[in-house]
Amino acid sequence: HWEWQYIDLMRRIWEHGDERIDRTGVGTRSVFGAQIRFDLSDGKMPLLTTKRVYWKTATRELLWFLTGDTNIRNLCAQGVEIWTDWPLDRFRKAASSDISRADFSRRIVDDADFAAEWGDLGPVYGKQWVDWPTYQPNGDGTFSPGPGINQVAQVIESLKANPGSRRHIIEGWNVAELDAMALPPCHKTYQFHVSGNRLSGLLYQRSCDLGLGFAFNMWSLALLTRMLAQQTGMEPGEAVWMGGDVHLYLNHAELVEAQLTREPAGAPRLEIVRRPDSIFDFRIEDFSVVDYSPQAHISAPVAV
Ligand code: DHF
Ligand code: TMP
Repeated sequence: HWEWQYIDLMRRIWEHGDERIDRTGVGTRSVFGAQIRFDLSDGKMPLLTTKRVYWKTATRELLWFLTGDTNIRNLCAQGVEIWTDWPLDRFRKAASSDISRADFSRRIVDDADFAAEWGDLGPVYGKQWVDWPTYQPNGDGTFSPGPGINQVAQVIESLKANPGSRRHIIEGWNVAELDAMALPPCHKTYQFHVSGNRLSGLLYQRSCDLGLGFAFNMWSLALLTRMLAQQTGMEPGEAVWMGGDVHLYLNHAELVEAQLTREPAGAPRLEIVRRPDSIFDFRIEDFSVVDYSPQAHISAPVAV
């Protein structure tokens, strides 16, 4: 079962990882450099079975990236709170407030001006994916903003026009804008590859929270590859995940110890029930997961 790659990596990090204090102050054990591969044929998806993963939440996040949006308001309005903690932290510090996450999220949804001021994450994934900024010389040594680059649309064009290319890349790491982002991109580089009629996707993730973020990142890599394959008339090939600093937070002991006793089982599949005219027109209703009977969800705190 493919998921042993994940469980084995988790065990290796927990037992032999290098322990240190990280940016968040929580502390991690980590290894540097890891790979996990998954065969996407027959609709199969790399959805963890050793704990329930909220794949609809991860899917809503990916659809939100594809709109170019970087404000959490549209996520909160759908009940998706995975990005709320960062704007919340900023607001609490700036306003010396002890507002609860639920109240903050409600205010983001109810009050557009408040959301505009406090709900934006800066130029993160969505912005870089579909509207990477450009600059045009004015001729006098100054520059004006040029039209943004839609990397996702460009990859679709390059997959169709030049499938054998080694340049099918979507990049999140915009060096000039890192300082303006709530978090610099973790899932920073996607590359796609065509072999015969099969489209494979590879993700390079510079930093991976193996207990929490990975389940979402692996799902989204596979989902994006499936969406691109559908839009370009190809069959899904493989999903290849590569991690840089892959870590377990020390406050995830309960999750890790429970998950390490569990055994992967089953092969969940994703059905995409509609083929929209463009990759930007998918809706959550277009996705349906079958044959997914995971073990119980395990919650764990997210280090901010
Ligand atoms: N910071 C850290 N420390 N780890 C992360 O994984 C992380 N991920 C981010 C932003 N910053 C991060 C964005 N992605 C959850 C999942 C993904 C995610 C952020 C949070 C999460 O809390 N997942 C829980 C609950 C999911 C839900 O409420 O629907 C889980 O059990 O999967
Ligand atoms: P860092 O910027 O100091 O590396 O912290 C980011 C943390 O968030 C790190 O634990 C990795 C984790 N993370 C993921 O694992 N996946 C994600 O998609 C995101 C946004 C973050």
